[in-house]
Amino acid sequence: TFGGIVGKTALAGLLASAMMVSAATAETLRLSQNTGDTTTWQKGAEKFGELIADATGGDIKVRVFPNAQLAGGDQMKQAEMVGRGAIDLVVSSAINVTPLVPEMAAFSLPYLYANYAQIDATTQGEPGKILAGILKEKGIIVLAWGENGFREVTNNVRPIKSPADMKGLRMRVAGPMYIDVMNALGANPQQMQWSETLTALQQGVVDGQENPIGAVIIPQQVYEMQKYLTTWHYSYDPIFLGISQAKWDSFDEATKAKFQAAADQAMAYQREISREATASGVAFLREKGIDVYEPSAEELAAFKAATQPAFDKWAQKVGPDLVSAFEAAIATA
Ligand code: X2X
Repeated sequence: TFGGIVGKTALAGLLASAMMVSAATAETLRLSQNTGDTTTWQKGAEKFGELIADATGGDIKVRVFPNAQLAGGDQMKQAEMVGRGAIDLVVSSAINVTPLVPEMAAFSLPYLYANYAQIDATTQGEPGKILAGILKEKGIIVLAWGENGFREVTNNVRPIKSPADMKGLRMRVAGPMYIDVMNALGANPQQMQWSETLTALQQGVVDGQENPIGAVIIPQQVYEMQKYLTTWHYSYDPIFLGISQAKWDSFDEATKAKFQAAADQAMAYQREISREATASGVAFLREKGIDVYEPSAEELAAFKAATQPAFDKWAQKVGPDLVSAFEAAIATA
């Protein structure tokens, strides 16, 4: 019996330490993002994973899944899945979250921003906090904001210099607000998953699309499928790194601090590489044979005027108070 007791104690001890080891080593979190594996979204997500692995001594790992794979390819579904804890982490952009949180469209209202300083005053200021608060009600903790960027239009039919040039173009868009903006411009918009868009462009199912130069157009080689690009800066799209509330609540304070620091650093890096790739992007695209048109201030004003009905409709949807909060932050920049 003495041997039996020792045996039991030893066994219990072994089991306990095995459980501790597995608790400490088995944690691999899944991060979903909805662009391809060459984009700055992916690079920002991978950087976050490296920083987390370092900060936790390898106890927590992050595995990044591109093309919204974890949501069956449905880019708009990721946020809802994170909200209910089916996915741990997400890197996604404002427009993708609008089915769950319509207020996210505030960032992307047509011609809201004129420059990066104004953007940073909102994502890193009060509006970013307000939106993070609304996402929290849906079970998503926003750890940090990154950048998709100013969305520029590309197509295969003609150079876009004025709203009239958009007439009748079959445009792929990501979400509901852009349907209204494209309709205001007289185009023929169609909502489509990003992961299906390159094939659709190649096969001529649509004539064009709109996306940021540095974060998406260049890394995903959209220039291989399109002839014309206009830097009309019609809408800005932020991204964010978020974690499910359920996962967040399971962390102790020290782990939360590590996640916050890693997210801040990873999204700062992601913004930087997106802006760098955008700054050198027009020259790069011209080398690749794209016909790039850079509208004058007057021409931009004409696009802005034409998209005003969509601005007004969505300003109403997101709420005039929220729009005022954005405008107040922008005025400080
Ligand atoms: O689908 C798009 O166009 C993309 C990749 O920019 C977004 O996720 C909004």
